[in-house]
Amino acid sequence: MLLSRIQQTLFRLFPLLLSLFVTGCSFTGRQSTLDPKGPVAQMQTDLFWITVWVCSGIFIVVGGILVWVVIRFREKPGDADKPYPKHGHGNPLIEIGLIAASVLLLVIIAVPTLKAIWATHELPVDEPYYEPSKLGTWFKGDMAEGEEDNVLVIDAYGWQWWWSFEYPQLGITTANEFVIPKDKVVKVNLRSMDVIHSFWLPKIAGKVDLMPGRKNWMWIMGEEAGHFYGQCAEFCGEAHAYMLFRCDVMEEDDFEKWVADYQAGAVAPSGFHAQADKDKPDPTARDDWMAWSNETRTNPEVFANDPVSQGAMLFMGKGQCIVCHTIDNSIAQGKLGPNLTKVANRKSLAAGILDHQNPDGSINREKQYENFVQWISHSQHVKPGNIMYYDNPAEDNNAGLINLKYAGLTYAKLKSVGVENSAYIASGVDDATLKELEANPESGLTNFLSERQIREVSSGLTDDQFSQISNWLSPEEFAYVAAFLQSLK
Ligand code: HEC
Ligand SMILES: [Cu+2]
Repeated sequence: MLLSRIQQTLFRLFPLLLSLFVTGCSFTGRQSTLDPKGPVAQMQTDLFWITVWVCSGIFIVVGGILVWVVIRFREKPGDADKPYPKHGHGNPLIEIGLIAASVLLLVIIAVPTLKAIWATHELPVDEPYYEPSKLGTWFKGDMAEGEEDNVLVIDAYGWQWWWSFEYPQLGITTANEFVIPKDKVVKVNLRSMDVIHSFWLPKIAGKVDLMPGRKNWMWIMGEEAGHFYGQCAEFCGEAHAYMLFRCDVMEEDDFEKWVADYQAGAVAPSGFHAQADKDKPDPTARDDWMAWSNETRTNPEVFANDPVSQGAMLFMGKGQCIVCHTIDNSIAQGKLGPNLTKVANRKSLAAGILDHQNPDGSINREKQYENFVQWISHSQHVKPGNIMYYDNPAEDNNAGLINLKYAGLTYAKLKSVGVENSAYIASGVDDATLKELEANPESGLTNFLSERQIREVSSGLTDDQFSQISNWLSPEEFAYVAAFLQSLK
């Protein structure tokens, strides 16, 4: 009874389920494995189809025989009175035939599978596309010495929850978007900085894991220029689903330009130039940055009307961004977050979560500006769990930008924005501590309260209130920082 009702419901829902299924399967979607654009993905797709065809054949033969038997030998009127027909067991011809057919089918699947496993596990030295992939044969720019005979190497590091990509031969470090030349074999070393991640660029190559303490690697090759979408494919914690990445496959010339531009590094804010001195007549980009730093320290008023310089000063100072971020040539050399040297050239932010591409693939600068502001002022909402603003109410271990909110809080400052004693009592602060606070209203709260208590006492404050009484940046300051980030191109 119940069973038949379930059957009926399923039957009625069938067209709906089918349409959902079919619309979900796009053969050319952004992350479709059925639309390969490189030899590795091609091999893997071929394997998939071989398996599908072999299994479909088995399905049709077995299913066909089953249907035929059911129809041919179904009970006909009057059959009930007849004795059972004789059972046939163990026809040797059929049994040997079935074993032979199974073995044959397995061999049909196994041969290309093993070939593909070997092919993906070894740099394709014998293949026609290996020779022309050696750096020395095509790359005209600066590369590390003795690398001419090697293919391009990229060290990909997985972090919770973003990617960094280093090009050791070219001296480049970027993040979340990696760039490869078209039609060249590229060796990707896969390393994890924390837990297991998995590198997956569906149109270019299948997944390989990044394991702590283990040196995995893969080779890839893109055969069509374009912007491709990838994804961490191994559950790695809170923001795993937000750990995307991008790959630009570029024509050789464009790749060389990209490398040269990246190797030149970041230009000091607003084109600031160091004066040449007699011992060292040609200032480098690094000299420009150092001169800019000295100048902003000694004559800050000169930069008052320059949002980019204002933003850079906040980046290097009050905002503490340099604790975690590197900008090549500058004093910012933090290593805990993505390298921001050319961050304004990226089409997305925060491992692909905020996108600012025009439909034609170019960068929409207005949208990018909005995304910068959104990310740096509200990253905890954009990407819950991220390590740049790590807010864990269950434990006493905040990290990153959230501490700007708590930096320099005092009893008097909290009072000035309306935090009463009742808030302290509600957070479990005892009378004696409260008396001490009242006696030392200008003294830092961290001297008296735990991280959790400070969080709770100030939990009702808005971002604006924080910016008045602590180091949290004001909307204007965030806008300056965004202007600076946007100049990094
Ligand atoms: C505690 C270390 C830390 C501090 C301090 C920090 N960041 Fe970050 N930042 C990160 C991490 C980690 C990420 C990667 C987040 C993710 O995608 O999960 C990140 C990502 C970013 C990105 C996106 C980069 C990209 O290509 O996707 C930008 C831009 C950025 N931070 C700017 C800033 C600015 C501006 C400040 C200062 C106001 C700052 N960060 C302070 C750690 C930090
Ligand atoms: Cu991951």
